Amino acid sequence: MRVFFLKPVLNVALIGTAALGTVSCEEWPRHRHKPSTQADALEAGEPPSEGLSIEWLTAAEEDEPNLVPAEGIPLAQGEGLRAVGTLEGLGWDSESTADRVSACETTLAFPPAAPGEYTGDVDWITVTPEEEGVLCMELSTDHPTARLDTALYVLGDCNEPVGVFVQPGSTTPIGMDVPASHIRWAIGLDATASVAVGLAGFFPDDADLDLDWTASLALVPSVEGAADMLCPRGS
Ligand SMILES: [Ca+2]
Ligand SMILES: [Ca+2]
Repeated sequence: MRVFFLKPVLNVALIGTAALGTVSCEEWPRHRHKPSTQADALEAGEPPSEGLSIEWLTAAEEDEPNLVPAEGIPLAQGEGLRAVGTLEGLGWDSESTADRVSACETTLAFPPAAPGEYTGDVDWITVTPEEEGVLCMELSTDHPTARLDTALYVLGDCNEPVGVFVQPGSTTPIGMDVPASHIRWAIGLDATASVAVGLAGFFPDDADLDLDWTASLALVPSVEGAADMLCPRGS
């Protein structure tokens, strides 16, 4: 059994599909009831994300070994980053003890569970939000049963993962133990630090498995009550 390591809990709120069920039809979508003469106004019945045009930055080819977060790619509201890569090996050793010593005299928040350590590849996607907003993450692979961790970390002065974003009211990081076939999450961020998604797989335990992944990160406006509705779909 994997036990989550207790880390400083960041003041964030998870915005996910669970929140969508609490919004009544009368409250959302408002665009159905609001007269507008704007040419780019949403049509009734159109998903809200269709009205937000994301400017996609050049797809980032993974620069192996990609074992630590890189310099963050700036991301403004309405911008997104597509990235592709390969997890070269998956696995988790619960007997292993990870080195959590930071170069900046703090404690590393990675790996996101303890005791134990990933035995396969770890890949990072690093962005620097230029303004507050909702960070939308989508990732897919063609493996039907693999399980991944896709937690989001805040980076410290030495560009190391020093905090992990957790689900509200818990110590469970977001994006943990998720099916590799298709993953989506969204979370509110303020623009105070670079953040990085740490991708790694723990099932199947297979050092020889090469798992090609495609991911996108997009920063969209934070609209109260909209949850992740402004996140791009199928990106
Ligand atoms: Ca890789
Ligand atoms: Ca790697």
